[in-house]
This record gives sequence, C-alpha cells and structure tokens, in this order.
Amino acid sequence: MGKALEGVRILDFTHVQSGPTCTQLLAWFGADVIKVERAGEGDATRGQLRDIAGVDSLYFTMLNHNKRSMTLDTKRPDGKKVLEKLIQDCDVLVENFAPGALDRMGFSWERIQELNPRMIVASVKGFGPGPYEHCKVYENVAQCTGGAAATTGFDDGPPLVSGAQIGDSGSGLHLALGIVTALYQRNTTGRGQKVLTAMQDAVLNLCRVKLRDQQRLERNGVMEEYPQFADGQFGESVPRAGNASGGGQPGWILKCKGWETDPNAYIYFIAQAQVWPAVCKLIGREEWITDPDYATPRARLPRLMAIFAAVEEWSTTHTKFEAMDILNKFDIPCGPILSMKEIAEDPSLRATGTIVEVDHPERGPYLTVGNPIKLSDSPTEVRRSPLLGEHTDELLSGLGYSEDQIRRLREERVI
Ligand code: CAO
Repeated sequence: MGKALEGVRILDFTHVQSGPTCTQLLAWFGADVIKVERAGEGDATRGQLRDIAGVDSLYFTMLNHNKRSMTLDTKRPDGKKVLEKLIQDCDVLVENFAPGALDRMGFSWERIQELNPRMIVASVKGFGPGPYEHCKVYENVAQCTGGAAATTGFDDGPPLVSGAQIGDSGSGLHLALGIVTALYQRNTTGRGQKVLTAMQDAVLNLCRVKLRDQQRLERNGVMEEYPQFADGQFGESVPRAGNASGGGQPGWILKCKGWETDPNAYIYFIAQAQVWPAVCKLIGREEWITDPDYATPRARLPRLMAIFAAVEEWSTTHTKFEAMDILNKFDIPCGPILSMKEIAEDPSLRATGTIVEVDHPERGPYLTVGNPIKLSDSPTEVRRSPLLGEHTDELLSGLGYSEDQIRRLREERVI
C-alpha cells in the first residue's frame, strides 16, 4: 500500500528531540527523510544517556526511525556544494539549530530560495521574534516560559515540570502540521515558505486552558473548581491546581489498594455530573443524591475535597484495575495511573502499533513508541534508525557523485 507522503523529500537538519520528532512523523507517513549529520559525532543524542557502550542510545534510536543518514561537513566548501544539491533536490528543509546557525553556515532563506523557490524551510526555535529570540532553549526552559511549570504541581509547592515532553515533542508535532500545510498550499502557489514553531508558543498552546483561567480569575477573583477555593486564597495569577481537572467536570487522583507500597496504586476519578447518583450509590452515600448541599454540581464545588476523600475510602478497598472495571460499569469516567512498566507490557498497545519492538543491528531488539496517528490508507511500519552515515554513499551517488569523488570527499573528511 502507498504512503501518504510518498515522493516528498525532506532534508533533515534536525538534532536532539524537537526537530527529530517532527521528521520522524513525516518519515512514518512515507516521506524520504535524509538526516544530515556531522561526520564523526553526528546528532549529539547518539552518545547521550547510553545504556550500551559504543552503541547509539535509545534517546537517538527512538527519535530517528525510518530515516536515512548522511554525514556532511556543511561548513567546508565541498560540503556546501553537496548541501546545495540536496536543497535543489528536496521539498522541505527542517532544522532546529540555535538561532542564526543556518545563516552563519551561508544558507539564509534568500539563498535557499535562489537555489529552490519551491523549498519549504521549517524551523523550531526556543522563542519567536522578541527579546529572547537569540536564546538557545531545551525542553524545560520551554515548559517554564510557556506557562506549564507555573500551573503544574501543588499550590503549596514549587513550580513543576511535566514528564511529558511538551516543549520538544510538542513543538515537533506543531511543526509537522505546519510543514504538511505548507506543502498543501504549495500545490496552488508553486512556492515554498518559512514555517516556524517557537517552543514557548507550542507549550502555551497546550496550556491554553490556563490562559482561560487567568482571565476568569481576573474577572471573578476565584475559581470554584480549584482545590484552593474552599479554604485558600487566590493571588493575581492562576495557581497550581494539583490534580484538579482542567475542564468543567471535577476530578482528582485517589489512592487505591496497595498505595502504601506501590507508588502507582492510584486512579484518576471524575465526578461527572451525569453519573452523580451512581457515584453516591457506589460509595454508600445515597443521601447525597438529594441533599441540597450535594445534589447539584454548583453545591458540590466547595465540598469537592471532602467528596474525593469519601470516594477514596471506597477506592482504597480495590486495586486500581478493579476500581476501573467497577466505575466503568456505571459509565463513571476514570483512569488508573499506569506505570511505564505496565505501559511497556500492555498487549493492547502492542497490538495497535503504539508500542513497537524494533530490531537494531548493534543493540538488538528494543521498544519504542510507534506512530500515535493512525491513517487507514497509510499504515506505519516502524523501521530502525540509521547508523551514522549509513546512507552517505547511496545518497551522494543519487546526486551524481562518482565513486572517485566520494572517495576524495571521505579522504578530506567532508563526509
Ligand atoms: N556541519 C557543520 N557544522 C554543523 C553541522 C554540520 N553537519 N551541523 C551543525 N553544525 C554546526 C552549526 O552550524 C552550529 O555552528 P555555529 O555555532 O558556528 O553557527 C554548531 O554546529 C552548533 O549548533 P547548535 O548551536 O544548534 O548546537 P548546540 O548543541 O550548541 O545547541 C540547542 C543545541 C538545542 C540548544 C540549539 O540547537 C537550539 O537552541 N535549538 C533551537 C531550539 C530547540 O530545538 N531546542 C530543542 C532541543 S531538544 O531539547
């Protein structure tokens, strides 16, 4: 079966996490992704957090599936010539260098347009235009400047970053959508364009509900669904909400049987208005169905923590999986806190290709997260990441270089 992006050629100048997640997605959708790396070292993540000496790290392999790798020193004149040919030959250049690095290399937007006016140039940067546009940025900087850290954690504790890589992988997702959209527009305009995702913007986009809450707070001085509402004070900005739900249905994380020894024996429980009578019956508080202090969502707001404590009395008598089964019988929305071990071993995630086992010639089999976006006419096959420079020769000969020319480039350490 053909793939959605078959025929699209991507010049992949990305490194670390944000850019590589973007180009990996495009590769999974069928684009030919050519990863250009410096000879000798390659993407820094190949050597970071290694679990096996001398072998590409999981950090690298899990972000660079289905790509081809070419080594090239793009600061040397002969390397620049190869890069020029690649630019003429590809549809999209994706990069996440520090601000200005591409210009310093001699490949400004104007120069790229001269070489190939159809080329789309897609970039991840830490910040958009403004006071911080020249700064280098990693994941947690974006979480801190995009509103995530200030709103994550408990009200009486410090700001907290999330385990979800919303700055890096979140930006990669945003950029991939921008690229596909620019490719679509090119069908009518015939021209390339610049696509920019600033990591701060991507995180803020994912924290949209917190900007909603900021404005609610400024208008009303309180937010009734926040745990602080019943007995705390609100300041000028949105506080950390602990495990409160970000939506209109209150929720919290509750202990389950075994919580004393298992750090993940918890369940997320949502007191959805529609199922309130079922909740009351289940936890043995049938009187709350009609009690005016509990009968309506509004009446319950100042009592939420006491309500969650009552549900927790029930949930601690069941394992998280038993609680999930029982609550779902009554359509009560909930979710067990799954550990990474449980997720890695989950047969249903393996069956859908969300968790995939991949074989690698140097490290052997390993697990990765497959394509989370499923297209019925463009199924994803996850192929191992390339070794450094594995495809240099085939790519150069595809660009018209002879064996002798390739040998000379290698002797001169351009590739
Ligand atoms: N040949 C020759 N030179 C190359 C090359 C190649 N194939 N590939 C990269 N280089 C050069 C770059 O041109 C740059 O040179 P100059 O500094 O002389 O311009 C140099 O390598 C270093 O690139 P860099 O500054 O991007 O790398 P860094 O490790 O210092 O910084 C990072 C890394 C991520 C902080 C920075 O790239 C950045 O801020 N990127 C944008 C935001 C981003 O994507 N962050 C997410 C990273 S994942 O957490």
